[in-house]
Amino acid sequence: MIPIITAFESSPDEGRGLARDMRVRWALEEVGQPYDVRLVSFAEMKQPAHRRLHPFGQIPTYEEGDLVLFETGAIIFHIAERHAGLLPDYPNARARAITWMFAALNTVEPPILELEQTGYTEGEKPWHSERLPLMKERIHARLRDLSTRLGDADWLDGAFSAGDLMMVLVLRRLEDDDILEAYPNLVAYIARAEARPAYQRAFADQLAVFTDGPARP
Ligand SMILES: N[C@@H](CCC(=O)N[C@@H](CS)C(=O)NCC(=O)O)C(=O)O
Repeated sequence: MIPIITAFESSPDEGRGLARDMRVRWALEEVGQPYDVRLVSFAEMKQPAHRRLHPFGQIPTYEEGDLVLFETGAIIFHIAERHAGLLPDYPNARARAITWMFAALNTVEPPILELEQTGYTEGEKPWHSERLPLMKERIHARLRDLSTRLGDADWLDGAFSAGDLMMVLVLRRLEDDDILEAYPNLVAYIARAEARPAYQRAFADQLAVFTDGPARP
Protein backbone atom coordinates (compact mmCIF):
# COMPACT_ATOMS: atom_id res chain seq x y z
CA MET A 1 0.00 0.00 0.00
CA ILE A 2 1.39 3.37 -1.03
CA PRO A 3 1.19 5.88 1.83
CA ILE A 4 0.02 9.42 1.14
CA ILE A 5 1.54 12.36 2.93
CA THR A 6 0.50 15.98 2.93
CA ALA A 7 2.81 18.92 2.30
CA PHE A 8 2.47 22.65 1.78
CA GLU A 9 1.19 23.68 -1.63
CA SER A 10 3.20 26.81 -1.10
CA SER A 11 5.82 26.52 1.61
CA PRO A 12 7.15 29.62 3.36
CA ASP A 13 10.67 28.23 2.89
CA GLU A 14 10.19 27.85 -0.89
CA GLY A 15 11.70 24.42 -1.08
CA ARG A 16 14.65 24.70 1.32
CA GLY A 17 13.54 21.49 2.97
CA LEU A 18 12.65 23.08 6.30
CA ALA A 19 8.96 22.17 6.22
CA ARG A 20 8.34 19.03 8.21
CA ASP A 21 7.16 16.91 5.30
CA MET A 22 10.91 16.67 4.59
CA ARG A 23 11.26 14.46 7.69
CA VAL A 24 8.70 12.01 6.38
CA ARG A 25 9.95 12.10 2.79
CA TRP A 26 13.50 11.38 3.96
CA ALA A 27 12.40 8.52 6.22
CA LEU A 28 10.41 6.94 3.38
CA GLU A 29 13.36 7.31 1.03
CA GLU A 30 15.73 5.72 3.56
CA VAL A 31 13.55 2.62 3.79
CA GLY A 32 12.76 2.49 0.07
CA GLN A 33 9.01 2.97 0.46
CA PRO A 34 7.34 4.82 -2.45
CA TYR A 35 4.74 7.40 -1.45
CA ASP A 36 2.30 9.91 -2.86
CA VAL A 37 2.02 13.54 -1.85
CA ARG A 38 -1.15 15.61 -1.55
CA LEU A 39 -0.42 19.32 -1.50
CA VAL A 40 -2.63 21.52 0.67
CA SER A 41 -3.02 25.27 0.87
CA PHE A 42 -2.99 27.12 4.20
CA ALA A 43 -6.75 27.59 3.89
CA GLU A 44 -7.34 23.87 3.22
CA MET A 45 -5.22 22.89 6.22
CA LYS A 46 -7.68 24.64 8.51
CA GLN A 47 -10.81 23.10 6.94
CA PRO A 48 -12.69 20.22 8.58
CA ALA A 49 -11.59 17.72 5.91
CA HIS A 50 -7.92 18.24 6.75
CA ARG A 51 -8.58 18.59 10.49
CA ARG A 52 -10.06 15.08 10.43
CA LEU A 53 -6.52 13.96 9.53
CA HIS A 54 -4.70 16.50 11.67
CA PRO A 55 -6.55 17.97 14.65
CA PHE A 56 -4.23 20.99 14.74
CA GLY A 57 -4.65 21.78 11.05
CA GLN A 58 -0.99 21.29 10.14
CA ILE A 59 1.20 19.29 7.79
CA PRO A 60 2.48 16.66 7.42
CA THR A 61 -0.10 13.92 7.75
CA TYR A 62 0.39 10.27 6.84
CA GLU A 63 -2.33 8.01 5.46
CA GLU A 64 -1.81 4.32 4.93
CA GLY A 65 -5.08 2.50 4.29
CA ASP A 66 -7.23 3.02 7.38
CA LEU A 67 -4.37 4.44 9.38
CA VAL A 68 -4.06 8.21 9.68
CA LEU A 69 -1.16 9.72 11.59
CA PHE A 70 0.03 13.20 12.39
CA GLU A 71 3.13 14.42 14.31
CA THR A 72 6.41 13.69 12.59
CA GLY A 73 7.77 11.85 15.63
CA ALA A 74 4.91 9.36 15.49
CA ILE A 75 5.02 9.07 11.70
CA ILE A 76 8.74 8.39 11.56
CA PHE A 77 8.54 5.94 14.43
CA HIS A 78 5.77 4.10 12.56
CA ILE A 79 7.81 3.97 9.36
CA ALA A 80 10.91 2.86 11.25
CA GLU A 81 9.00 0.11 13.06
CA ARG A 82 7.62 -1.35 9.86
CA HIS A 83 10.66 -1.16 7.63
CA ALA A 84 14.31 -2.01 8.07
CA GLY A 85 16.85 0.77 7.83
CA LEU A 86 15.99 3.40 10.44
CA LEU A 87 16.25 1.56 13.75
CA PRO A 88 18.77 -1.07 14.86
CA ASP A 89 17.52 -4.62 15.52
CA TYR A 90 19.28 -5.05 18.86
CA PRO A 91 16.70 -3.93 21.45
CA ASN A 92 18.95 -1.70 23.56
CA ALA A 93 20.42 0.03 20.50
CA ARG A 94 16.88 0.44 19.17
CA ALA A 95 15.72 2.03 22.42
CA ARG A 96 18.68 4.42 22.34
CA ALA A 97 17.93 5.45 18.74
CA ILE A 98 14.32 6.16 19.75
CA THR A 99 15.65 8.18 22.68
CA TRP A 100 17.52 10.41 20.22
CA MET A 101 14.29 11.01 18.29
CA PHE A 102 12.68 12.24 21.49
CA ALA A 103 15.77 14.28 22.37
CA ALA A 104 15.63 16.01 19.00
CA LEU A 105 11.93 16.84 19.35
CA ASN A 106 11.66 17.51 23.09
CA THR A 107 15.03 18.87 24.11
CA VAL A 108 16.79 20.40 21.11
CA GLU A 109 13.90 21.65 18.98
CA PRO A 110 11.97 23.75 21.56
CA PRO A 111 14.56 26.53 22.06
CA ILE A 112 15.18 26.62 18.30
CA LEU A 113 11.46 26.99 17.63
CA GLU A 114 11.18 29.68 20.27
CA LEU A 115 13.83 31.76 18.51
CA GLU A 116 12.21 31.15 15.13
CA GLN A 117 8.67 31.89 16.23
CA THR A 118 9.36 34.95 18.30
CA GLY A 119 11.16 36.35 15.26
CA TYR A 120 7.83 36.20 13.40
CA THR A 121 5.51 37.17 16.20
CA GLU A 122 7.54 39.53 18.41
CA GLY A 123 10.26 40.74 16.07
CA GLU A 124 8.98 44.31 16.20
CA LYS A 125 8.40 44.41 19.95
CA PRO A 126 10.78 46.46 22.08
CA TRP A 127 11.69 43.53 24.31
CA HIS A 128 12.68 41.25 21.41
CA SER A 129 16.28 42.44 21.12
CA GLU A 130 16.70 42.07 24.90
CA ARG A 131 15.37 38.52 24.86
CA LEU A 132 17.46 37.48 21.86
CA PRO A 133 20.72 36.72 23.74
CA LEU A 134 18.78 34.67 26.31
CA MET A 135 17.03 32.65 23.63
CA LYS A 136 20.31 32.10 21.79
CA GLU A 137 22.07 31.01 24.97
CA ARG A 138 19.37 28.39 25.53
CA ILE A 139 20.12 27.00 22.07
CA HIS A 140 23.88 27.12 22.69
CA ALA A 141 23.42 25.16 25.91
CA ARG A 142 21.80 22.33 23.93
CA LEU A 143 24.28 22.50 21.06
CA ARG A 144 27.30 22.44 23.36
CA ASP A 145 26.08 19.25 24.99
CA LEU A 146 25.07 17.68 21.70
CA SER A 147 28.43 18.55 20.18
CA THR A 148 30.25 17.05 23.15
CA ARG A 149 28.25 13.85 22.94
CA LEU A 150 28.72 13.49 19.17
CA GLY A 151 32.46 14.12 19.41
CA ASP A 152 34.23 12.61 16.41
CA ALA A 153 31.53 10.05 15.71
CA ASP A 154 29.63 10.01 12.43
CA TRP A 155 26.25 9.48 14.07
CA LEU A 156 24.77 9.83 17.53
CA ASP A 157 24.77 6.16 18.47
CA GLY A 158 26.50 3.77 16.11
CA ALA A 159 24.88 3.49 12.69
CA PHE A 160 22.67 6.20 11.16
CA SER A 161 19.17 5.99 12.62
CA ALA A 162 15.81 7.76 12.83
CA GLY A 163 17.35 9.65 15.77
CA ASP A 164 19.94 11.20 13.45
CA LEU A 165 17.30 11.92 10.81
CA MET A 166 15.23 13.85 13.30
CA MET A 167 18.20 15.61 14.90
CA VAL A 168 19.67 16.74 11.59
CA LEU A 169 16.40 18.25 10.40
CA VAL A 170 15.90 20.00 13.72
CA LEU A 171 19.44 21.46 13.51
CA ARG A 172 18.87 22.56 9.91
CA ARG A 173 16.28 25.01 11.21
CA LEU A 174 19.27 27.07 12.40
CA GLU A 175 20.80 27.47 8.97
CA ASP A 176 19.83 31.14 8.68
CA ASP A 177 21.70 31.90 11.88
CA ASP A 178 25.42 31.80 12.69
CA ILE A 179 24.83 29.76 15.87
CA LEU A 180 25.99 26.47 14.37
CA GLU A 181 29.35 27.90 13.30
CA ALA A 182 30.66 27.40 16.84
CA TYR A 183 30.19 23.62 16.45
CA PRO A 184 32.20 22.31 13.49
CA ASN A 185 31.37 18.70 14.31
CA LEU A 186 27.64 19.48 14.14
CA VAL A 187 28.11 21.29 10.83
CA ALA A 188 29.95 18.21 9.52
CA TYR A 189 27.23 15.95 10.94
CA ILE A 190 24.55 17.83 9.02
CA ALA A 191 26.64 17.76 5.82
CA ARG A 192 27.19 14.01 6.24
CA ALA A 193 23.46 13.46 6.51
CA GLU A 194 22.69 15.74 3.57
CA ALA A 195 25.08 13.68 1.42
CA ARG A 196 22.98 10.54 1.88
CA PRO A 197 21.26 9.55 -1.37
CA ALA A 198 17.91 9.20 0.42
CA TYR A 199 18.18 12.74 1.77
CA GLN A 200 19.01 14.06 -1.67
CA ARG A 201 16.04 12.31 -3.28
CA ALA A 202 13.69 13.65 -0.59
CA PHE A 203 15.12 17.14 -0.91
CA ALA A 204 14.80 17.12 -4.70
CA ASP A 205 11.20 15.95 -4.51
CA GLN A 206 10.13 18.66 -2.06
CA LEU A 207 11.99 21.28 -4.10
CA ALA A 208 10.27 20.10 -7.27
CA VAL A 209 6.96 21.26 -5.81
CA PHE A 210 8.26 24.80 -6.24
CA THR A 211 10.06 24.35 -9.51
CA ASP A 212 8.14 21.79 -11.61
CA GLY A 213 5.08 20.97 -9.53
CA PRO A 214 4.97 17.73 -7.52
CA ALA A 215 7.43 15.04 -8.56
CA ARG A 216 4.94 12.34 -7.52
CA PRO A 217 1.45 13.41 -8.51
N1 LIG B 1 4.89 18.89 16.03
C1 LIG B 1 4.40 18.87 14.68
C2 LIG B 1 4.58 20.24 14.07
C3 LIG B 1 3.87 20.36 12.75
C4 LIG B 1 4.06 21.75 12.17
O1 LIG B 1 4.39 22.71 12.89
N2 LIG B 1 3.82 21.87 10.85
C5 LIG B 1 3.97 23.16 10.21
C6 LIG B 1 4.69 22.99 8.89
S1 LIG B 1 6.37 22.52 9.11
C7 LIG B 1 2.59 23.71 9.89
O2 LIG B 1 1.73 22.99 9.44
N3 LIG B 1 2.44 25.02 10.08
C8 LIG B 1 1.23 25.72 9.76
C9 LIG B 1 0.35 25.94 10.94
O3 LIG B 1 0.70 25.53 12.05
O4 LIG B 1 -0.70 26.55 10.73
C10 LIG B 1 5.13 17.77 13.88
O5 LIG B 1 6.29 17.48 14.20
O6 LIG B 1 4.53 17.20 12.96
